[in-house]
Amino acid sequence: MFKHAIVRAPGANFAEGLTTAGLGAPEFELALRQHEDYCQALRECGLALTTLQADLHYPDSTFVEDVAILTGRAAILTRPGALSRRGEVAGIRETLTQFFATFYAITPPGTVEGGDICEAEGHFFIGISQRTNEEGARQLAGFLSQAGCTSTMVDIRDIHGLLHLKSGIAYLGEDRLVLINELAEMDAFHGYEIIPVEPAENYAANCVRVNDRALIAGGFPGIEKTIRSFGYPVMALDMSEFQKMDGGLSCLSLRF
Ligand code: CIR
Repeated sequence: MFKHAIVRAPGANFAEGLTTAGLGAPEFELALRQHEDYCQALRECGLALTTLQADLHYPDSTFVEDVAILTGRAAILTRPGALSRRGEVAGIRETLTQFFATFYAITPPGTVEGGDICEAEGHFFIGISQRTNEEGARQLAGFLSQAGCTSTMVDIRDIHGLLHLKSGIAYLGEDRLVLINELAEMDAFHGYEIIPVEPAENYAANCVRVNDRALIAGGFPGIEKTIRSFGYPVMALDMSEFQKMDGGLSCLSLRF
């Protein structure tokens, strides 16, 4: 069960963040409303929210998931592969000290972004991507082991258009993984029940199980129907302005 989430509102210069989506510039007011709806959905799932102020120094800092990995025992501060995002880590540390006593930190030359890390009940899939390098993955695996967790590395560098591992995977619980086709073929996920995603709906693979609900991006009826068919109550949230900035639903919060 998750009890808390940390979120950070997008700033007025949100559109200056990194993006490859080619979907046009996000509309700030709409992004704010979508963010508020997202926060409200987390509250409805029973979470107490810590809401950080927008940070105009870092236009991508609303994507808080990328700067820390949380386990039951420890917080691991990342070192983003994106240079423009490296300074975001300091901005989350103080907040996390209210909740975690044990900290680890990825150090140079390692890089890790939280979007590359997918937890499945104490087991962590670590994506090696354009943002998370092998050295970062190795450091992270060591910290996770010290925190009593296991991990597997998944190389996604050859999967075109996949920014982070979690852009294509979600763990729903009950040994079930939502997976885009390119990941579904990989040995790393053998033994899990796979919930496939139609390629046209790949964006919605980044969904999140929060307590008894599944939060998914709105506008993707195929995956919504499939997830409902497994018995999960679904909350569909409009994510259009975050999609324009390559951001998925999971990356807007740190849940613990
Ligand atoms: C970036 O490129 O870093 C941001 N514009 C989007 C990060 C999205 N994070 C995530 O999916 N975990």
